[in-house]
Amino acid sequence: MTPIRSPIADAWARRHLAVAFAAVFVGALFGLVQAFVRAGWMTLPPWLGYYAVLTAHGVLLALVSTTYFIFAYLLAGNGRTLGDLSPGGRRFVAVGFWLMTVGILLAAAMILTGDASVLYTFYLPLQAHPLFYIGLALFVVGTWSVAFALIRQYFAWKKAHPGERTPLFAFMATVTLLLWWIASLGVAATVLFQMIPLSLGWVSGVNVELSRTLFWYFGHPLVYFWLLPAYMVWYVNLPKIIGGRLFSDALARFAFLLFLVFSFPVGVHHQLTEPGIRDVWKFFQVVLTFAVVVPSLMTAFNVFATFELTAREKGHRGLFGWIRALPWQDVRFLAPFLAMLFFIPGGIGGLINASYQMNAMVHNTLFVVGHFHVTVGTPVMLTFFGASFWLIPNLTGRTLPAGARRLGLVQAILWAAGMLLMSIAQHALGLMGAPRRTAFTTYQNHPVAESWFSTPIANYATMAVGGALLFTAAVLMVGLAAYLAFFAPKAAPDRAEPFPLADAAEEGMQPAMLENWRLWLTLTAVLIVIAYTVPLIDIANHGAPLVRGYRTW
Ligand code: HAS
Repeated sequence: MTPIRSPIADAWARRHLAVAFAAVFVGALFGLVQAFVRAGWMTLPPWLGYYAVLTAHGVLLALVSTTYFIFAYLLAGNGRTLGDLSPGGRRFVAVGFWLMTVGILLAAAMILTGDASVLYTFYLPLQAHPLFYIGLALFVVGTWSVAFALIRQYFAWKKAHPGERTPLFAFMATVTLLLWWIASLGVAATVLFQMIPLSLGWVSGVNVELSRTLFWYFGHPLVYFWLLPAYMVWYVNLPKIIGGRLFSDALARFAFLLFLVFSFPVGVHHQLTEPGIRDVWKFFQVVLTFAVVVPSLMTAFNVFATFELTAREKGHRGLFGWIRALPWQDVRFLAPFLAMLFFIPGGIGGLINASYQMNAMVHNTLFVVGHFHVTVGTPVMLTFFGASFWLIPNLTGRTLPAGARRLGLVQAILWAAGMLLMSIAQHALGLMGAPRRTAFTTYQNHPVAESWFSTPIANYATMAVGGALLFTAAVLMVGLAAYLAFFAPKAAPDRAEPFPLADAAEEGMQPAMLENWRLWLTLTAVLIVIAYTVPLIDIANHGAPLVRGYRTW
């Protein structure tokens, strides 16, 4: 497929990318500080609390850098496949961008002044400054506005091209954004109706279980909002980079639709240890959690089949001979491939977390922190980093020089090495009982806590060394992003680093069912209603005491 030029969407994509990389830099710096404090190598000055640092790290990396990158990528990709934004679409994107940015600046200011050390999950009854929640609310409303512009663009294209197969990129972008919209209703509800009123003193207490349930109704699909754009890079861009075609477009679309249907009715797997939700509903949502694994397995099959098909079409033979044919020296391939490898243990860790009995052992330990660093921290982030090597020069009309490619390989390997050390240590420490969300302590020199410093792998020091490598890799990436945006050689018109868009191996129309949005949205709604109605009624009927807000820091 030949990419279309879309200068207005590109300009907004560039702005989103600038915020994303600023957040990567500051968030990674806080990550380094936190790893060093946890290892006992560094003491923070009295004006800077550990929990403020931890909150800033989580919010900036998990929430801000991902969301801005995703919007940049979707704006650019929809532009390349559907055409530029309409004047109306442009206004929605502009309003959305500024609402998000003002919102996140407000929230970040509250975190840095020590008024919102509530961590990135901002659970009640921890209570932050009202401006933190108002900032979050603006951020979410801003995302709705940008998402609206992009979804509208897809449906306008579909209407103008009856009987044509919609571009895979735009189809996937639409699923991702619908998923975000439906998910964020949960967090919007608890922020607007519980957190803001509590922090402003309008109510004296809140139902904490209700808030957590609304949060996790949002929180689990949130992880797929991060993951699906990374999958888009694997499905739509990577096959072109390796000079091939996607094994199956229909299978890819079906996998995305399964994510839409199954990512909501599973949030309770984050609450398996909580009272207030009956075990039958926990069981039900755990079963559905195992269903949401299926589209990831379909993705592994489709992507790997694409690699093999491409290499075999180029004449490579033998059981493994075709693996040698893959472009290992190309950062645009190597970074996302390393990301995929990390998702194998990442996904297995997810299955462990979701298994009721094993969850009892790992919940609230560093094991979960290890899990999210090998899911969002690497499969997602490293894929985004790898994509930046073509996305940024493509958006700025520049080329990707050989030196930047080589440094990119160094960056990807450094990130992978740092993450390997840090995440293995985190998983092992978690299994030895080291808790998450805690500052440095030796628990009065308790022997169990001392063991967390005594073995080479399950050791806070190993975690900190990994953190230092990751910080180095992050600085290198931000430097490379700045170089590609401002200093790489300018390309002649239409000769910039291309936006790779692959064709599919199968041709012709897809089963009509795959774009029957009414069907998929109805199925999604039905499963949400089944999974959440009774638990919410139970929570409302418990008569649990309303809890006042606490500032524990
Ligand atoms: Fe998770 C906690 C279960 C996926 C992120 N998860 C978290 C938290 C985060 C997070 C941030 O059930 C912490 C939240 C907090 O702060 O409290 N997670 C799962 C399950 C999956 C899963 C079942 N998580 C993700 C993804 C994330 C993410 C994706 C971010 C992007 N997670 C849980 C549970 C908890 C949890 C519990 C709560 C724990 C607790 O108690 O607090 C599944 O979606 C995973 C399925 C994936 C696979 C892997 C497929 C492999 C692929 C790679 C293909 C490779 C190729 C190359 C082609 C089964 C697609 C092959 C090459 C070769 C050479 C072989």
